Amino acid sequence: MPFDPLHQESQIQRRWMEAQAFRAPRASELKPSDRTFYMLVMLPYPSGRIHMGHVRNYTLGDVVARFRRMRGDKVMNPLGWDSFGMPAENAAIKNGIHPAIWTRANIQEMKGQIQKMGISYDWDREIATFLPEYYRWNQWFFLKMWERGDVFRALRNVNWCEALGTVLANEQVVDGKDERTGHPVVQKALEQYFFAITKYADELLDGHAQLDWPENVKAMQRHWIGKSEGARLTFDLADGEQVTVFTTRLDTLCGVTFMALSTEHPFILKAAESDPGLKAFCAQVAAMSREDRLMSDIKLGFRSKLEAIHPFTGERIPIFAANYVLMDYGTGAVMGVPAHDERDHEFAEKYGLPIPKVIESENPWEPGILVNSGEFDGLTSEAAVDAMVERLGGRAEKAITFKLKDWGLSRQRYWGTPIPTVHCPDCGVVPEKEENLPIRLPEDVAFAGVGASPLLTSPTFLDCPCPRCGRPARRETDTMDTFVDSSWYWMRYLDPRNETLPFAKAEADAWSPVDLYIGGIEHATMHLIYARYFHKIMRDLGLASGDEPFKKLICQGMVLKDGFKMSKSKGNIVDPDEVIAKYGADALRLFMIFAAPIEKEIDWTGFEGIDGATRFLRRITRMVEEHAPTREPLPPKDQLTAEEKTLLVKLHQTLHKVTDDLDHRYQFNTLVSSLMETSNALADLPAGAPHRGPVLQHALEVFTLMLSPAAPHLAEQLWATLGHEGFCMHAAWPSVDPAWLSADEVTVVVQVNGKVRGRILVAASATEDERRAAALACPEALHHMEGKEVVKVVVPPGGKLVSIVVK
Ligand code: ANZ
Ligand code: ZN
Repeated sequence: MPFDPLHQESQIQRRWMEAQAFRAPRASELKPSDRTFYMLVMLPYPSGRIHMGHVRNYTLGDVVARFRRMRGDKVMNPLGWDSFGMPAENAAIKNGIHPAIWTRANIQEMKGQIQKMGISYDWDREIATFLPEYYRWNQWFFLKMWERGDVFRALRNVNWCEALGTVLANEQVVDGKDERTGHPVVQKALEQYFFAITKYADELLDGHAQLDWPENVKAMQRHWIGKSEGARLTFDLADGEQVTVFTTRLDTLCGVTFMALSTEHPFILKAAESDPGLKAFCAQVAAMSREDRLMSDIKLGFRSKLEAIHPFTGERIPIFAANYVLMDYGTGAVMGVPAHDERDHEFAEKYGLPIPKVIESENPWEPGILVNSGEFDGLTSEAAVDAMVERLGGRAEKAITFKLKDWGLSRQRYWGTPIPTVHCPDCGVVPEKEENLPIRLPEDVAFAGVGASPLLTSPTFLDCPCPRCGRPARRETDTMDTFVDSSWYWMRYLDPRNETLPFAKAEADAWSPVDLYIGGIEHATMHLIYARYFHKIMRDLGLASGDEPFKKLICQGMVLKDGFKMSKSKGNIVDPDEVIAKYGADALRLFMIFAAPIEKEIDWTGFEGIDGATRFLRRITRMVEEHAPTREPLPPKDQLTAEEKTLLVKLHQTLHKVTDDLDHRYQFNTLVSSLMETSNALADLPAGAPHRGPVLQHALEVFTLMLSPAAPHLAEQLWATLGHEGFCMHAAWPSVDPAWLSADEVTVVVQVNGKVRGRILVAASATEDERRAAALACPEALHHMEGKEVVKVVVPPGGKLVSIVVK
């Protein structure tokens, strides 16, 4: 059959489907001797259509899954849909389509596209997070975590739009206004639910040691978790109260000239009641988003009427409210040391505060030796911290603070998992009973035009009995952050229809941890931290074993066009469907694998790359078509000619390298270049080679098997042409024959006056002189040297060539 992907690929896909060729076994079907491999890609959001980023991610994952199957592993390779979230709800508001309808349609569309790629997913394990069968387990986890004390309620600032009476997501707020209506947005504290992820902060840091993850991802997580070692110190205030600060530089205590408190600090809030200036300042800061505050170069402050007392000198220290002090870090209060902290320096200059130096060091911002610090003069910063803690008695203690915050999971949105609690006038906030799960999203909600969460518009949802006392109560209308959905989804694939548990332990133990996880670097912190956290929760609930969910992580590079990320807003999207419709999936897959190493970006410069891949696939198809299949065995080595041996040596060396690249190094682009080299070696085999039939049969079989993970459709076709029954994807990966690996003989090309005239075989260990002598005896070369005088014989470094110059 000729190369005709548009016709062949869908047929082969149908055959795979009918034969359930991608099915992963259940735990009970596995034998103790079976090796398993769990290949996971980050599950897509069903936004409408797949893009090249998806194609790259899924193709690379599929190469690994297919390779592992051929290596004899039992492979888990699933896909699902991260299908709650804002875009569906926005589409509902804009177009009046229910989010479920929008989501279903998108899933169907994208699934069709992915299936056309020939990705070997076990679709029987497909999940969609917006379905009650899935999200009921989010609710179940919530209840279990509530029981364990891993859920709590607390005040947390939200973007609040008074005019709309609603909470807005960060992306909806631009310049302190609602992006759509322009109504002002302020920070307002609401009672919300939190997962106590900070309990696991240390373990999340320490766990990195056992992970084969990119260093930069670990570094980003370390930074996000932000462990900071320092001390807590309590100052007396002039009015008799006390304020505690967190500092990493207790050694600078004698340089404190002011104290800065967050505008949300309780003492500031209280002081603002009788201080209109302070109150106005706090309101001004409240209008800034957290991001703006962190990014702001401008340090703003307002001097309150409060004063602190320096614990050593008894001096009065002014207390400011300041925009750069965050309430949710440390204690929300800072001791200001202008000579040794950059932010404090800027602040002190602006507000005319003294800047006394108390540390002698090369750089004012670094530790050194204490000066102007009385009895502590001469101590190193490190020693001074200990001495001061000692001297301050109960006022100071060493302390550790994390940047990591407890995970606020409340969203005042419709399209998410309903939080399974109830507000009872008598009992307060009560968790739902497990047997009442799932708490389903109601259908009778209004989207368009309402400011408030749509759930507030559904009476069938709101009214419910209290799970504790049975009296009329009101259901919680907050839904969960959609990051909850993706924090354990890979476990649900293992047991997707389980109705009594999120998944059975036996299934988890059979497959977990994930052997390889591929996804975008943009998930380095949130998703990959939340997922690790949930794994530890699942472990502590006795559901899963091991401490970490993903053994190895690879972050694939982006697909760019003309140097930019492909995106709707840039209008530079190349639609994978269009490419497949024109070239077929194999060509696109090959391009995605070949274009660059997995971590690097790919620049989509046009269709040349795909054209190249197509030419290559067509050429090898022709080669296989022209070969007459044979069952004749490969003759022993010593009977083969130099050219035949050369081909087999090249073939097995390539196989060895490719196997190693895929097995251990996850280098995929070399797979394609190796295939190309092999195809050239195949073409070099002379038409009249005496053992051409069996040599080519062997070489083409190995070649086709190596091709199979990358271009699986064509590999099936070629496999059949070579006389095989059954799927190529289920055939065993070829084993390297060591006899061919250690090329005890190597081919040397003989040139006469710059033209290739012959090839000779010499011992791999042959010296330069031996190579020269052998070349001069090469019959084809001799033919061109007849009657001429040898002027020069050159053996360039490497010894693969002998160049003879005659006159
Ligand atoms: C006095 C001092 C002197 C400080 C000095 C630093 C240098 P990291 O390393 O990021 O943990 N800080 C404490 N709580 C804060 C908050 N809620 N908002 C803003 N800044 C806060 O930083 C810890 C340091 O950041 C603390 O140590 C404190 O300033 C400030 F020469 O205290 B330091
Ligand atoms: Zn009650």
